[in-house]
Amino acid sequence: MKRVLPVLGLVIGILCTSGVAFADGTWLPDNFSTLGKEIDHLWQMIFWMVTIVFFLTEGALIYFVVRFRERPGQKAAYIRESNALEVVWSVIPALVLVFLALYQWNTWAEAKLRPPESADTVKVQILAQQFEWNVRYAGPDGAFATDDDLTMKNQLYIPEGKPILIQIRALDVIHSFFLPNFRVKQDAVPGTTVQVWFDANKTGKYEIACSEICGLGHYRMRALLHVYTNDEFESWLQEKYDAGATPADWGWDWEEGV
Ligand SMILES: [Cu+2]
Repeated sequence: MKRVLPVLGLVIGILCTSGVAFADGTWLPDNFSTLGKEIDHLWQMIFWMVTIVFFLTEGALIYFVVRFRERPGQKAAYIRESNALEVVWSVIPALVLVFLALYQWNTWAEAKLRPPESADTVKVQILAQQFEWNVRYAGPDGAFATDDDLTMKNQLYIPEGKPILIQIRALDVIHSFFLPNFRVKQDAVPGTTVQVWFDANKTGKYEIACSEICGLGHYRMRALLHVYTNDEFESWLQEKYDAGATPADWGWDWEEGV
């Protein structure tokens, strides 16, 4: 026992320290989206709830293991079930889950159910395939799948401060569109179009990662998100328009999905 306690203490100490670091957001990637703040808040709140429950239950476990360990001359007691106890430890977690479901509802709705509808929304289509991201912008006509479209690979350009609406599909297998700095993660699924939306409040270059093991080349399915100021984005888009359309040659029809 004397040898075990220091080790236990050390393990618990490390867990506590890393817990605080986690909850503090130290180990999270920087967040640059409006909704990301709310998502981080939920994450931290749930983290603390889980941490407290973890220490309470593990503490109780360690206490009982030590307190009721085998000792000479002591017989094991036979204890029948306790209905009251069963009710208590079922009802409390149920109440906590109901609270979380209600508390997070608005954030969930903002992230998943209410796509931006304002006129300045920037729309992009992304077709994920092994092992790259095909990005498509509507041309000057504002419509997708026409001859004036712009397409590119593994590069996504967006303006700062405007709502960005991305339609995602997959050509072959399930991929996952992941923007760690904007708290966006969405599976790209063959046969269906899924929308994600976010905004960026800081210019710069950020990672787009595939967070679904999608084949041998999964590790290199990485792209860049460029967040420009509004003016930079407008002139970038104009430059692309001037350079000429690059309609998709994916050999695949977005609308038909074949
Ligand atoms: Cu992938």
